[in-house]
Amino acid sequence: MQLDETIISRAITESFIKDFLDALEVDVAIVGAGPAGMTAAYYLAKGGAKTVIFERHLKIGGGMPGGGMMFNRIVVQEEGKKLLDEFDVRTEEYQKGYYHADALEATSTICSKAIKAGTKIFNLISIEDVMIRENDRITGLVLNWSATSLAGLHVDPLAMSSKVVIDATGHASEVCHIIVNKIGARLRTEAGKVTGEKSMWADVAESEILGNTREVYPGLIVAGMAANAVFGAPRMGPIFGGMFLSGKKAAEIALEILSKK
Ligand code: 48F
Repeated sequence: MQLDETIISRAITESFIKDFLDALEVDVAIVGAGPAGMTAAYYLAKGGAKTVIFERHLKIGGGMPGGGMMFNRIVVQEEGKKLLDEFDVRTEEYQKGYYHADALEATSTICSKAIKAGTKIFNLISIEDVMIRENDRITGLVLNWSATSLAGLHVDPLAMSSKVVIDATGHASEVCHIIVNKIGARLRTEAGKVTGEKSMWADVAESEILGNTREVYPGLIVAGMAANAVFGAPRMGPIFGGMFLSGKKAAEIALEILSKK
C-alpha cells in the first residue's frame, strides 16, 4: 500500500474535530490532567458522566511524572495503595505503611484507564476563564490553545458548556482565582477567597485533603492540591495517596450534583 499524506492529515483533523465538537457540551469539565484530575475523570466516566479534561501542557500527569525532585518515584500510604491496586499500578512496600511506585507507570496507567473509561483528554489547551449566566452561575469554560498565550498572540478563545466544573489545577488553583477575581465569587472558605497553601507538612496535608475536596462554589468542585490551597492546608510533597483519594471524592460529589439536576 502506498501511503498518502493527505489521507493521514484528513484522518487526524476529522477525528480530532469530531471529538472536540462532542466535548463542547459535557456533564463534567475538569481543568488539569494531574493525578487528582485524571483519577476524578476515571471515576466519573465509570459512573456514566460525560467527562472531559483540558490540560495546559503537552504532557499529562501534572507533578506526578517528576516524582520527588525528578527521582521518578511516588510514595503512597495504605489508603493510596488500595487505589493504585484498583488501577493495577504496581507498588512495593518500603517500610511498614509506605509504598513506592514508578511515577511513569502510575501516570500512564491512570491516564489510559481514564481514557478507556470514556474520558476525553485535550492537552495543549488552557482554561483562561469561565462562562457564566444569571446570578453568576458557572455554566462552562473558556479555552484557548496554550501556544496562543505562550506566543503572546491576540486570539479570541472558544467556550464550552459543562454542568459541573472541577478545579484540579494543583497549587495554582486557577479556576478559583479566576472566579474570585473576575466575578467577585465568594468561595465557601472562611474569607470567601483562596486562602493559600501552607508550607510542607505531609501528615496534616494528607489528612485534611479529603475534607477540603468540596463544592466550593455552586457547580465548582476543588480537587487535589487545589483543594488544600483553597482552604489553607499545608502542601505534602511527593506523597500521592491524597491526590488519588481526592480525585475519587471529587467524582463522587460531581455525580451527586448531577443526580439532582
Ligand atoms: O499540579 P498537578 O499535578 O495537580 P494535582 O493533581 O497533584 C498535585 C501533585 O502533582 C503535587 C503534590 C502532591 O502531592 O503536591 O504537586 O493536584 O496537576 C495540575 C495540572 O493542571 C494543569 C497543569 O498543567 C497540571 O498538569 N493546569 C493548571 N492550570 C491550568 C491547567 C489551566 N488554566 N488550564 C489547563 N490546565
